[in-house]
Amino acid sequence: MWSSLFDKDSVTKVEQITLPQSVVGQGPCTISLTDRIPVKRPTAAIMLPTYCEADNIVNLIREIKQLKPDSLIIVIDDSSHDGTAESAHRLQEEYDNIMVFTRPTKLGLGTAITDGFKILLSLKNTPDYIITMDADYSHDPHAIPRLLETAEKGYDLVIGSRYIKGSKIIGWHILRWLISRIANFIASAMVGLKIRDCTSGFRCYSKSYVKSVIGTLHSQTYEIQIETVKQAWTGGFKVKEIPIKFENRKKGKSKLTKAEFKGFLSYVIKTKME
Ligand SMILES: Nc1nc2c(ncn2[C@@H]2O[C@H](COP(=O)(O)OP(=O)(O)O)[C@@H](O)[C@H]2O)c(=O)[nH]1
Ligand SMILES: [Mg+2]
Repeated sequence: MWSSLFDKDSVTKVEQITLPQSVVGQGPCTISLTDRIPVKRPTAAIMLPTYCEADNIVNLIREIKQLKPDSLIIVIDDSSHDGTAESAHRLQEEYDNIMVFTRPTKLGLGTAITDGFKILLSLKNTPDYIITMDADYSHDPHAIPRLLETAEKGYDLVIGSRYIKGSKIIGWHILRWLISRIANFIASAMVGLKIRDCTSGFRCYSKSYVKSVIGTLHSQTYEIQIETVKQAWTGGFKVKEIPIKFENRKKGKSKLTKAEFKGFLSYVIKTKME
């Protein structure tokens, strides 16, 4: 029974949520949703995977709620020891439609995003669009309306791109820029994608796309970004890049570890050999 894995006190008015398989057996998870649930279905969900983002999460959620008050925010936190989830919980007292899902330990960005998709799909009123973004202010929330407007024109995957005309990168060390360019070069050359920025995490997905691929996503960490682009590209879904301004995080540290980068490379090599 999924309910036995949740902290019952923090479960409020969620009629049915299917617990993602990736966290079953890993330990207790908690999920909570503001009890002020609007009758109308939110137009978009904004997913924030977090690991130790206490310095950023509160202001970021406030800004998003100012820009899109009707959005559903879902925070997928991996038991950050800096109180990220607790800060998000406190905002539930102020704002409608904030979900906080706490996983037992750091399980990787890829499974955080797929777990978030699964939770959103299991809601009665799944929003038509799901935006994913980093919770470190690298992704400017002011670009959310542009991502949504583009998706509403019929695109199933809209990528906030750092590498097309009109994009801008601020504050990245040349080495970080080089790693990103090489990762994208390898991805487009080996996986065969005609997309300039396959690794950007600032995106808008249509519900129908997510529904159709959710059973096929296996990424543990950062390779999720490439896997989702690949599935969209090969599955004939409409993909569009729009320019964004990307700014290096000012607070907190990057969570990308060497092991995760290796995982990314082995995914690309494996995909090439398939
Ligand atoms: N839940 C969860 N979030 C993660 C994990 N790894 C990274 N993140 C979050 O994913 C986003 C991108 O990570 P970040 O460290 O900024 O990566 P970078 O921008 O590539 O350096 C941030 O919001 C992180 O807090 C993870 O293992 N679990
Ligand atoms: Mg970042």
